[in-house]
Parts: sequence; C-alpha cells; structure tokens
Amino acid sequence: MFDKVLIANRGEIALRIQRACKELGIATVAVHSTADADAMHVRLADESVCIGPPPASESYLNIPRLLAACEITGADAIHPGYGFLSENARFAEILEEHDITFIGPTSEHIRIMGDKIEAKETAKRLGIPVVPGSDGGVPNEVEAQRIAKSMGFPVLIKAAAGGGGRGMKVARSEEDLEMAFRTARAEAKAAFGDDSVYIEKYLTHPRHIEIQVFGDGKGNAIHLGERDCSLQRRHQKILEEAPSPALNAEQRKKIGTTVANAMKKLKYRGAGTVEFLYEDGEFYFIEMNTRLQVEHPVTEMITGLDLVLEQIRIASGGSLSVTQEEVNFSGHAIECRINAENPKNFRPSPGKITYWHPPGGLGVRVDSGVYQGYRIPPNYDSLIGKLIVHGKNRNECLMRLRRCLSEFVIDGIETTIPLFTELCRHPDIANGLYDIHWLERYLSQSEG
Ligand code: MV4
Repeated sequence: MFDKVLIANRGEIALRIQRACKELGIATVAVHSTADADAMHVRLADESVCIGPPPASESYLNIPRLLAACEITGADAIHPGYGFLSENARFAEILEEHDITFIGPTSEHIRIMGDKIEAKETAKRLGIPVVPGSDGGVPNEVEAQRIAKSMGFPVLIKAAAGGGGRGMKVARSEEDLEMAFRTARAEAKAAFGDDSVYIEKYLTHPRHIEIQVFGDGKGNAIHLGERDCSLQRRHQKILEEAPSPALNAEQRKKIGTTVANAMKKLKYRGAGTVEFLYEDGEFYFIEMNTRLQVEHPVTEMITGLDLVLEQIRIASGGSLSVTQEEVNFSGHAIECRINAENPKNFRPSPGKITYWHPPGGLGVRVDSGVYQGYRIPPNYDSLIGKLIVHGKNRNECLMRLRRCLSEFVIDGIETTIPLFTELCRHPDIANGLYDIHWLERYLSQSEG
C-alpha cells in the first residue's frame, strides 16, 4: 500500500479522495492554486503545496509543477480525480516513466478511449453493442453520403477527438449532409486540431445509461450496475440516479455482464464507465470514460462499496475487494449537483457563502468542498457540492430528496437547489419518464 498520495485536484472530489486515503492510513498531499489557498481540501490535507496562479494551465494542469510537488513531498502516487489531467494519456505515461503510480488505467487504455473512433472499434471487437454507423473515420462528403443513404437519415457526424458533445452535427436529410459534414469537420479542426469525423445513425429519444466497471489489470473485472444520467443541460449532467428507472434486473445483468467480460478481455485496470444510449430496449455504446466520475456516489450508495478505496487498492497492486457474485444492489440513490449558478439562466454565481446548512439524517450524504464563510473563486467550474440521497426504493428516495432540499440552506450566492425542488415534484421525474432531451425541453418551456 502507498504511504503518501498526492491529489491533483480541488473541491469536493479532492476531499472525497482524502477521506478514502485517511481511512486507509495513507498520508495526503493537497496541491492548490493561489485562488484556492483557503479551500477545504487544503485545510484538511496532511501537507499542501501551492503550485501556481489561478489559471488551471499554470496550476492543476501543469505537469512539471505537479511532479515537483511529488518530489518535494515524497508522494508515491497521484490520484487525478475527474477533469483536469484525469484522462490525459501523456500525464499517465510521464508518471509511469518517473515511477510514480497513476491511480487510474494504463496510459495506453486512456489513449485508446480518448479517440472516439478507436474506442468504438475496440468496444465492437470486445462484443459491446455499438451505434450503427461508419466503420472508422469518414474521409470525404462522397463517402459520408454513401454511408448515410445506406443506413438512412437522420445521421449524426461526430469528431473523433470529441466527446462530451463537442463537434457534433445532425443531418436530417440528404440535403443537410454536405453542410453538416463540413461544419463538423471545421469545428473539430478548430476545437481539437484534428478534423477526423465519423458517422452514426442519430437516435432521436434515447436515455443516457452508463455502466460502472472495475478491472484489476490482470484480466479480472466486475460491473457495479448502471447510472441513469439522462437529465443534462448543454452536455452537463444535472441529476443522476441508480438504478435506472428504465431497466429491470435481467437487463442490468445482461448489459453488465457484457461490459465486464469486455473489460476482462481488455485487461482493464481501475475504475471505468462505459456510456450507452438506450432506446426502445436496446443499448448502443457511445464512449468510455477512463476515470472516476462526478456521479460515482449513487453507485456507492446502492452497492455499499467505496469506489475510491477500490481504485487505490488496485493501483497499489491489490485485487478487487469483491467478486461479481458478492456485489449486491440495494435500494435507490439520486444525486443532485449543487452548482453556484442562477437556477434559471445558469450564469455562474461565485462569491462568499454567508450561511451554510446542509441536510442530514438517514440515507443522506453531502459531498462538498465549501464551508460557511468560504469565498467561491470565479476561476473554476461551478460545482460546489453534491446532495446524494438513498432510499429503500425510488419513491422513498424521492420523498427523502424533497425533504433534504427543503432543509438545505445556502446564503450569499445563487445555487441550483430551487431547480431540483421543482424537478423532484414533476410527475415525469416522479414516474421516471424522461430522455436526454427532457430537461432542455422543460427549461425552454418554463422560460419567461
Ligand atoms: C448521440 C446522440 C444520438 N445519436 N449519438 C452527446 C454527447 C456525447 N457523449 C454523445 N452524445 C450524443 N450522441 C447518436 N448516435 C445524442 C447525443 C446527445 C446526448 C447524449 C447523452 C446525454 C445527453 C445528450 C444530449 C444531446 C445529444
């Protein structure tokens, strides 16, 4: 096991990782920018190192500075959290070269999944169902027309270097395709410096369902069921739940087993999330994330497993703490992302938290990196905490969530709490009847 872990992140996830380290008796090193000198992750760490000014490129994304912090403190491993360097294959590779353990997959697996064309080919080869579409990249408009006609419109053009919704264009008909193809290419080139694109059949009303997996890097892998993350705005998840209201135990077992078997063949190491679109009873692979995700707590709540502890065990050469047969799913969990934003127009609302009263009680978890009196800096994303609620079934979970939201008081800044209060009272949400377009439609209707 490691003696000391450096956490290359900030906010709630830095604290979440520290907690797992502390329970394992591992010393923690926080790194921070000058904007985060007063942050909770710095206060609660055993040691901290200031690594630069507020811009992430000069602090949380700066590899030489992180290596220096590792050197100074003698940390054996780095946990990257999510975002920042968590899916940077070059960073994982540099750590491999410096004999510092990257708490995550191999740089090779990160690289494969970072290229969406290669990720899809890999998934297909491993027996995971994928969205019908081009075999690999599409070199020109003529090819694009040919493929689109053979599978039928509408189609979606996606950037190979994309992911998370950037560089996507829908073509509803033959006439649309030329324009869609050109703009997708140009946007991909501008955003990623890579104009490779591929084509898929456009699914019009899917849910976003993702499977949590863990591998030990030696050919053993398990799945921890799914999360339904269909409630999104501009490709930002807002509320996530496990299990998905759309699946039964048999469907869960089938897709989970398929994904776990694929991860065994890949000899995948650490935590991963395999993302699917789910429409009319079928699963279609879209991407794989090779990191711990923001919404991992809903999986923890229904399985009782500590996902960060599993990551650390595996990274230190240990095995998974459970077999697939030992994984039990119990009850229902919902996570609400509390953002420092106006709940109507989503404009960031940084500033001082003058009052902070989180909810409590049975089945309630608040993961946050803020405290009363803390000033939220304007430099980073607006997630200030997550409210995660568990109940023995979905209905109990929703009742508890409504109670928690009424108890939560945050003064001094605007937050997305009022949006969640509305959402968890909406009949479509109460009935689990929503797809990836539901939230944007709801927000555009409630405008003005
Ligand atoms: C799709 C799709 C429909 N059909 N692919 C958006 C982000 C990226 N991860 C994949 N995305 C989509 N891919 C096909 N073939 C619709 C989306 C999509 C979406 C997916 C998940 C959650 C929210 C979304 C919102 C808009 C579009």
